[in-house]
Amino acid sequence: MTEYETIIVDSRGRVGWITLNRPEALNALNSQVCREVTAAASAFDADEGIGAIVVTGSERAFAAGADIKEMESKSGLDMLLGDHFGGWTQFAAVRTPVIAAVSGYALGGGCELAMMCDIILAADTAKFGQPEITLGVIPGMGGSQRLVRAVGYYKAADLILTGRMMDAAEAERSGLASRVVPAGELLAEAQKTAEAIAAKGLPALYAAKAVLDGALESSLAEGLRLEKHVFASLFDTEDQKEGMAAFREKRAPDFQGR
Ligand code: CO8
Repeated sequence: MTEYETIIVDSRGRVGWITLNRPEALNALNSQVCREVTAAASAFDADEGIGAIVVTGSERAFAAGADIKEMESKSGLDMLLGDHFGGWTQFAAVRTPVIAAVSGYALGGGCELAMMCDIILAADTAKFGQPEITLGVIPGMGGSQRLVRAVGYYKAADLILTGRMMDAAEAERSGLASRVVPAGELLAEAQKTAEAIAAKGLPALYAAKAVLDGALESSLAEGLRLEKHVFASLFDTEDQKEGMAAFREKRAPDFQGR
């Protein structure tokens, strides 16, 4: 397996784990973290033995944002030409479902990384926020767009304009956290949820993620057209025959990912 310096990568059954590991900087996301997370996620995505990915941090911080010390001296031109966003776009495009297991701070780029995932499981200690305004900038890894879609304009504006943090309960109420669990149960719950996903057939998982993405990116009419075609295409898979036969025969399905 590839050697990484800023993340720990392992697989547990059909679940790929990416653990951010820069404790000295509360898992701040520098360009090396971006390269490594993207490479690890792409490798899991290319592996048919993996049906779900979990991204997590430490108890204290999922990630406290993009690395301020790395960005501080950059010019606008550096930011533009460096295409710092490009790597994260690649991460957000993986076909495999991704769960963010968030404990502690998920701020700025950390909150934005969580929002690039499909499910956000939050420990009751989680704190979400987009504090970039306090640094004289704005969210730059998709936060201004994804947060509005996740929690609506007024809650997003409250967070982005004040830079305040919200706790896990508020995040769940607002629709950002899919679920909140006690901190001590976060990783086990993430593995359990990921296993439940990974037990499904890959064609249907990829299809489900594609139409979910479509819902965020298109009008209702376009999204419904996309769903209709993707739904129909799944009837050419063995998994569809197996899933429906298993239902009729009152047994658990045995998906082959075909
Ligand atoms: N970048 C770099 N280092 C950080 C960061 C960060 N985002 N956050 C924490 N650290 C470092 C601290 O500097 C400190 O290091 P040192 O011990 O060497 O001084 C260490 O982590 C521990 O942090 P604190 O001592 O500050 O810990 P506290 O418990 O006192 O505070 C906080 C925790 C509240 C999380 C505090 O660290 C904090 O406010 N951090 C910054 C949060 C923030 O502003 N995040 C947004 C960053 S900007 C951003 O994310 C833009 C995204 C768009 C990027 C687009 C490019 C693609």
